[in-house]
Amino acid sequence: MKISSHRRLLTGACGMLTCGLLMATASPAVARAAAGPTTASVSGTVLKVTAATGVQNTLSIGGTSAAIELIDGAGVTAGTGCRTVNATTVRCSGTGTITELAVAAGDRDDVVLLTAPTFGRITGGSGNDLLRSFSNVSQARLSGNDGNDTIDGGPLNSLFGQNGNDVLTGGIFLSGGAGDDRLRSFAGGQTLDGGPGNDRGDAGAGTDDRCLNLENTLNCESFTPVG
Ligand SMILES: [Ca+2]
Ligand SMILES: [Ca+2]
Repeated sequence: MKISSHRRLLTGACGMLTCGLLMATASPAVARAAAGPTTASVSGTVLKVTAATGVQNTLSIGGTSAAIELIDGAGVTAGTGCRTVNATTVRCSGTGTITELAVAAGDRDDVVLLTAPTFGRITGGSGNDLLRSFSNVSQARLSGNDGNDTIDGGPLNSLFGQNGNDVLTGGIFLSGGAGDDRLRSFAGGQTLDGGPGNDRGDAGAGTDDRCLNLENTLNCESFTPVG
């Protein structure tokens, strides 16, 4: 949007002969003004996805382990092992099966949606992030980092709120970290650890739920009070 509006302004301000030179001179400055696309590349069997600094990202990671499809509304650049589908989509397969995703959404308030059936380490970075995993087969680790994050995990996911007042739902291991957090799980066998702060935990249905460091609890079969 910014680039096209800059170009319209430049086109109106210059003559036919000077316009091309002016556009060529101005383009790098325009490119620097835009904060840059996310990069995606495969090293071995690991797909690394890294957002640029200063960008609010909306990342969706889907497809299969043989071909991960990555969409970011902020734009994506295809590195090694990936190919461009369009300006906001790349498809990555490396040299075969991808076994791990390393996704860093960076600063700002980001949204990351994971549906790929692949183990992943997803980090929200600073900002108030929404991390959501719909994968039933991936033991993904979703970390909010700083900020007030909302993390929704699949049944086998581990959720780490870290600093800030975080809301964690689902998953098999839930860690609020510092701040006043709300943790909620569903079937049995989960561990809920509120960490420092004034935390609430609801272990939901099922048995053998373990709760730690929570000031308010519901449905915990095993409870270790605040230490
Ligand atoms: Ca970001
Ligand atoms: Ca965050």
